[in-house]
Amino acid sequence: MKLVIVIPTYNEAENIEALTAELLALPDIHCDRHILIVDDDSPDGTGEIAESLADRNPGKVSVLHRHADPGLGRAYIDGFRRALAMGADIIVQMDADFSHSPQYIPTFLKILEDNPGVDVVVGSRYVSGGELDAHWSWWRRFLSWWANAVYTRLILGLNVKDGTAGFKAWRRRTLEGIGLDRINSNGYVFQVEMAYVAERLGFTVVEVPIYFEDRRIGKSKMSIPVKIEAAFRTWQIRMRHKHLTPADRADGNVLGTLQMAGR
Ligand SMILES: Nc1nc2c(ncn2[C@@H]2O[C@H](COP(=O)(O)OP(=O)(O)OP(=O)(O)O)[C@@H](O)[C@H]2O)c(=O)[nH]1
Ligand SMILES: [Mg+2]
Repeated sequence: MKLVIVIPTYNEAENIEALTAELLALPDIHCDRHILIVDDDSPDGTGEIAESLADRNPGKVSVLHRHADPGLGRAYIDGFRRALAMGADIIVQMDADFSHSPQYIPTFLKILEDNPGVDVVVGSRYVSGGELDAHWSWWRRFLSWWANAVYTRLILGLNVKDGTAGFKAWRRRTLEGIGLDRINSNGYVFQVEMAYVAERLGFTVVEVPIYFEDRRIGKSKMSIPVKIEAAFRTWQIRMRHKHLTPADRADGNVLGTLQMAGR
């Protein structure tokens, strides 16, 4: 079994080395693990640090340097394509800033191992036991709850309670069935599009409670305009994919236009 952990980065120079070390040292992972850092030409030198991590950990860490078409969504699509081309059986996606604790990964993998019918595991802040950073104000909590647990669910009819979750473990067959060519979000709303398409196509989603810690170091890229745009784009996602049924699952030829930039 091969696990590829895909980590998109934009200005994460202060986080990526510590995160990589923690992932490489993580116990209770019984498969061949690989870390794929997908960097969008970060001006703070994250790409160079990632490159040196790859040099120091041959066969365990690699970097995909993207120079065009920036954005979280596009970075993930390229990263997923690369992971599938590398022969990944399970693909974990996570943020680089420690909001997604690596400690949950063995739990995600165990669920997939024990439940062949589960297609994707989602690290969720909005199921019982899930929590947001203790320092968040009630207003920030309310807005986050409204956006994730109410707004996206109301518009899209999602069953998943954390519609914008970015910490997930996908089976290869799930990403193949989704057909990455049909996903076209550029930014953060990518997470919502993937959640919606997975549900429309009838994939089985399991949510696991996580404690979501605020980014430890580094600057936030999440601004009010970005949130407003995501709210608007949720409607576009609905229009684009509402007709999908399980019969529309892709046939597995997802490599598409794999870009072989980087390594
Ligand atoms: N490759 C790539 N990665 C990105 C881009 N935007 C964000 N990221 C990464 O995506 C992950 C999530 O972004 P964050 O900035 O942490 O988003 P957030 O958690 O909603 O907000 P903050 O933690 O408050 O900044 C992090 O690992 C970022 O470095 C991008 O345009 N390209
Ligand atoms: Mg973050």
